[in-house]
Amino acid sequence: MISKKKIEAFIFDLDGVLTDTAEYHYLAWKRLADEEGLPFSRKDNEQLRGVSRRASLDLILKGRNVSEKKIQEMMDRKNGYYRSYLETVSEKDLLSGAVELLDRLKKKGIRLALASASKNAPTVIDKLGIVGYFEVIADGNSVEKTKPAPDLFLYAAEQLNLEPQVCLVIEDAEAGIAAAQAAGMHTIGIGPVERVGAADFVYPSVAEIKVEEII
Ligand code: B16
Ligand code: MG
Repeated sequence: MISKKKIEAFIFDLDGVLTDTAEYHYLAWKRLADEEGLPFSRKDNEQLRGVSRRASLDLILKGRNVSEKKIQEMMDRKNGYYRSYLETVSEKDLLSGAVELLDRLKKKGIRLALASASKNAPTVIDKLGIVGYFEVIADGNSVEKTKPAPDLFLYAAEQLNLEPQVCLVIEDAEAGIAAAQAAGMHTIGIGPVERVGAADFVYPSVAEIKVEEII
């Protein structure tokens, strides 16, 4: 049951909500997959939304028998490619309406946290110029168990010193909505209902979120 307590904090996912680094993740995985002779398409890439680096590689490997050493090497190689694509990221890569939403929430006294599965999240938000908005930054290094486990969102709430029931998560991934609900938080899903329809509120994009409708 959804709690009637006032929402005190918004917890933002990064990729797919504030920016779209999914294309860079795709290009980096594609380069690795081509080098390794592994089939990998844009459609396959959709399954990796919000999923950790390790879980993404497992999905690409589809049960192939690969040593732990080789897995680590492949993850490092993909991350090197991804980071080279990140070099050109700047404020121009913020999704439409993202900064306006952060500003509006700040003015309303809502506390803000970031909770991204990405170990590169601090670099990305620095390049986007939005570090100053967040009181708490939870990333792929903050917890062991990644989305759809609730751990990352619970960690963010704990750092804010707030109960989960007064937190609202904005996510673009099915695994992210599941994680936030498992944490006992309110949810906004960004994207098609087929993907994020389980959320309390669904909007096609961040620019269309109506804050007054929610808090
Ligand atoms: P990294 P999010 C996620 O970011 C991406 O959506 C997902 O595609 C990526 O595999 C994951 O971060 C890990 O990223 O390799 O940089 O640690 O949506 O949780 O902000
Ligand atoms: Mg995401």
